[in-house]
Amino acid sequence: MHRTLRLIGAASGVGAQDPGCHAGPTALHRAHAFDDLQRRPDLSWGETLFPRQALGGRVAEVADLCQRLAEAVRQARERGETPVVLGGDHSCAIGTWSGVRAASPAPVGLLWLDAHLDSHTPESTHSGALHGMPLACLLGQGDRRLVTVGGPGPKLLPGHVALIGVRSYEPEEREFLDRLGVRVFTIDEVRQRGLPAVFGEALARVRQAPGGYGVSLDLDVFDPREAPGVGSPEPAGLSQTELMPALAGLAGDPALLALEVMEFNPDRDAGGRTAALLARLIGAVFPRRHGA
Ligand code: Z70
Ligand code: MN
Ligand code: MN
Ligand code: MN
Repeated sequence: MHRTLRLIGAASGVGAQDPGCHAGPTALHRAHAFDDLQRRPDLSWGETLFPRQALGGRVAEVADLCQRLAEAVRQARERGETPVVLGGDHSCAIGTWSGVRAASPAPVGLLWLDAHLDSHTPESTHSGALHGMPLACLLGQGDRRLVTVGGPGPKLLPGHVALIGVRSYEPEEREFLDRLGVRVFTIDEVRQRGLPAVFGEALARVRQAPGGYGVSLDLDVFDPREAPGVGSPEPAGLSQTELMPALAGLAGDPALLALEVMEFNPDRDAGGRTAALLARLIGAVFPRRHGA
């Protein structure tokens, strides 16, 4: 199938306790690992969105950035492009998927690949970090300024959401997702059943959404030995050998609406390994068509 890829940077660090991810998109734009990608005729680098400070606090800053991101993503979708959002801390997912939803006539699904659940509310959070809350916001729970990004109402329905690779969370966010009926595939379940089985089941679930689906990939889903350049490294993650073939299986799926790859922290990316992994990942999900 024909795709035009639109890279959009979301340079947020304010949603995390360690703000290092703010430099992610700019570093990727310059990285040699991205040279080949940026020469593809079917891909263009659109804008990189930066937080505006002095808006009256972190929530206001994240809401403002997500609002602008949602608009950029919505416009790309309406032009028929496939947005590829590069972060930045994961709070920006609120913008990406609100924008995808705004451009879709029907509910959309979301596959969330992450070591974490990112499903706290302001009442349940232990850390106060906003990148620990975006999935709850997209499901309609959280600070009103974040929940209403891109318009009122929940942007996702629980039955259309699945998480894979989870290995670090607090009990309140797990209870929240279990209560809603969101399917969580922990790393333990991946180890018991193998990634192909789990990935297939998760994909079948998100593909039930009538409007298509997206993939939100937090780079900390990978093992930090392979992807050290992330905001919050968590041991015992997925290997590229496991996840890349599963992601390559999405290539050519017309129901795939957008991809985001979040939590890239160049300060921790010794040897540029995570940037190189990220470039390979985009190439696996969206291979260049022969002769294109
Ligand atoms: C923890 C919190 C988180 C990413 C850390 C961690 C959340 N549950 N997400 N790194 N990407 O602070 O709420
Ligand atoms: Mn910095
Ligand atoms: Mn994470
Ligand atoms: Mn995350």
